[in-house]
Amino acid sequence: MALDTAASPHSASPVTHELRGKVLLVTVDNPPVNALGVDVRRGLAAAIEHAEADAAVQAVLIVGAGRNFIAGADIREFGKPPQSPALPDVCNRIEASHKPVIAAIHGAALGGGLEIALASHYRLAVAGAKLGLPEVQLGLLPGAGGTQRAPRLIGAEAALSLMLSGKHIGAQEALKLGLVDRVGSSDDVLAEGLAYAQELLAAHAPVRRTRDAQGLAERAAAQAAIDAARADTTKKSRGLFSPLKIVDCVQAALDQSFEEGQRTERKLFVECLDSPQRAGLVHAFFAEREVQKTPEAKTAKPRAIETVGVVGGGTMGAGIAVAVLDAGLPVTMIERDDASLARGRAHVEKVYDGLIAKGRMTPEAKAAILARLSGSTSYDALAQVDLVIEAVFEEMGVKQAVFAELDRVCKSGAVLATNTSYLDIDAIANSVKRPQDVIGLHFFSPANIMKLLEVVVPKQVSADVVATAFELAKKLRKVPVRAGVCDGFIGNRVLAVYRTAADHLMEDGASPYQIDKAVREFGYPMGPYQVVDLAGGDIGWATRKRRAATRDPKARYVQIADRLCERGWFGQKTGRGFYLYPDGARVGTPDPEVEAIVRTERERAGIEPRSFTSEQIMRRYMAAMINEGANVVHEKIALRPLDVDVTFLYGYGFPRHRGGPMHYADTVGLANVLADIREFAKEDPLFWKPSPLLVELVERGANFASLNQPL
Ligand code: 3H9
Repeated sequence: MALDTAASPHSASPVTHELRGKVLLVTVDNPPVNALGVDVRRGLAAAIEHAEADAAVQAVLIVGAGRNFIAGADIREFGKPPQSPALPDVCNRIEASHKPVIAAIHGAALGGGLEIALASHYRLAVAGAKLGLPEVQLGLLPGAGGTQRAPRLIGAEAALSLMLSGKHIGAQEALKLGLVDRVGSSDDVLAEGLAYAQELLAAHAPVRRTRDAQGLAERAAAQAAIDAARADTTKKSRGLFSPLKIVDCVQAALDQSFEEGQRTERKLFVECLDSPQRAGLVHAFFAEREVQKTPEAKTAKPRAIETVGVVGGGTMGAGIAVAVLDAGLPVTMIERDDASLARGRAHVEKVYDGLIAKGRMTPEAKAAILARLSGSTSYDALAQVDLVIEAVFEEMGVKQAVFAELDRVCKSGAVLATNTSYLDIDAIANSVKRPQDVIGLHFFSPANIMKLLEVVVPKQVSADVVATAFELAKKLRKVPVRAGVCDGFIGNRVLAVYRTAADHLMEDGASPYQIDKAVREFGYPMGPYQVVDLAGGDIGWATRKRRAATRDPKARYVQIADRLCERGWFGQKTGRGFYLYPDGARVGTPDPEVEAIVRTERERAGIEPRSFTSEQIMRRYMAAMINEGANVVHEKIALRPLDVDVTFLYGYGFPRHRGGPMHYADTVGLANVLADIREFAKEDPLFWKPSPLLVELVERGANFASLNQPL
């Protein structure tokens, strides 16, 4: 097979080779992660050609330079015109080699990287290696022979599990599965690889092609695994395109010749590549990394955080304490009295007891973690901590009183953070003598689980405090998004608007159940009224009552939720809310009495109900979300549209394959979104005011993506 191996002009190849005894050592050096861009593909193919042609070479060893073997195809090339050689051809070229090819793996061997290893004849991994076929997380399937070689090598069940979950596995597990032949005894991948190659040569080990492996020989077992995976995937994949295609490919591996199977894989890979889901998921992948690069994180050095204080042991405070404890840091919890402190500690313990009950933690591990949790009813216990996170009652006076105490006791340079969801953090900062140290760290409930952390940046905060917050997020394994100060910051501000749009739809004729269904069909795990029932209707009710005085009297106000709350129907915890939860059920059933209340409210408001399709519901729901998202960018509350996207992906259940609301808006076309908003505005111009940014972008023929430039 002749492959295009010409290196790009003017560039040194990222793949070098040198003879080490009888072994051609081929090194892939393409920072940051040795992705398989066109020059790497050319370099690998050229190295194999060289090995075949050079009589001095008896075996080939492929290694990666830096921290990884190869992290996969170059994701940035997707959607661009393909350049040869294609990765499947490079893999086939490696496999066809007449001289043994050995892959020595350290760090990531993911996607196309693992496919290179699968096409090699022998595989070794060292401790710390991460092997996987995570293409599904990008809306793809392993497209360089992975769907055909992996089942042949390790059997259909294990291969399907790897490809459908996208999980990374370690060296030992890979050995157990038969994905690698050996685990090195040291972590010196080069020495281990060379020693293995020499051993194989000494033993006259033959070329051994994965395409000929017998992992599918037990046909009935393989078919049963495929059928089970298909049934499970159909149930769970919630509108995702690529998982079932992966199953189809494995079926092809069972039914077809290797060449035919590869053709099937190629066809289905291209379908995935062309799908909008792939574009959405790749956008999410890069956006998640881009949000970390704030101006402050780039320029300022974070302060050291060795110890953390948490004020408040309620649900939020305890969840935050768990998140910090899980990151390996000690926590001092402050509560107003011993009983509250005991409750806070009990909240923390409950999380770990849950893990023990599920067999995911030992009592000893829990004891070791809790040894890092101390508590006090005196703020003086916070005198030496590096960072304090306040999570007390959501009221300015209460917060300011806490900050006055922190100002009094905390050492100079301590970071003082508030977990407020919407209060004016500038006002909190201005109430202390060190506003430069005050920042918002808005966690989402449950704080030890939810990935999003809004880092809310008040006017006077110093850059190193912002950098510290981003560093802390990394330690806590959260995805931080930089937000400016306003009512609700990015997430809750936008949420308030699309929730209102949903309420309008409900009063205008859609039932809450129909709205939830439409939202779920769009890809959310739950609809907005299910979320209300889960979180507790009383929370939103309290906020609405608080805001009643400042609400624009001309703005439309839907009272349905208030009617439910007045009856004490707060959702799951009271057994009924928008739904009924008989006998502690966790999934609600529609409630005819709620529907009657909705009807009465429509009559009271003088509204003649209309019917809405799911599509009409989602157009309004999304238009409201996108429009407020645009306002948030316009007012520089969010740095870029992608920051809004990440907020909704990680904090609000937005379906990842749609990339986030702003990416989604681009796929719909901003002109279409604006046209919808103008149409809706004919009924309610106060609510449907087009965002100036949306109008400007449409006038310029631009999209949100054009604003997603690196900072
Ligand atoms: C595939 O292989 C398809 C094939 O089956 C078929 C083809 C025909 N490409 O995450 P990090 C960048 S699909 C381009 O912060 P870490 C990343 O954007 C692929 N760029 O580091 C970042 O750039 P920047 C299957 C990539 O140490 C920088 O590298 N493979 C790629 O926390 C550092 O990344 C995957 O899905 C890439 N493939 O984690 C693996 N990967 O500095 C995806 C990373 O400008 N990658 N970058 O922000 C990962 O899971 C993690 O990056 C990894 C390192 C675990 C490797």
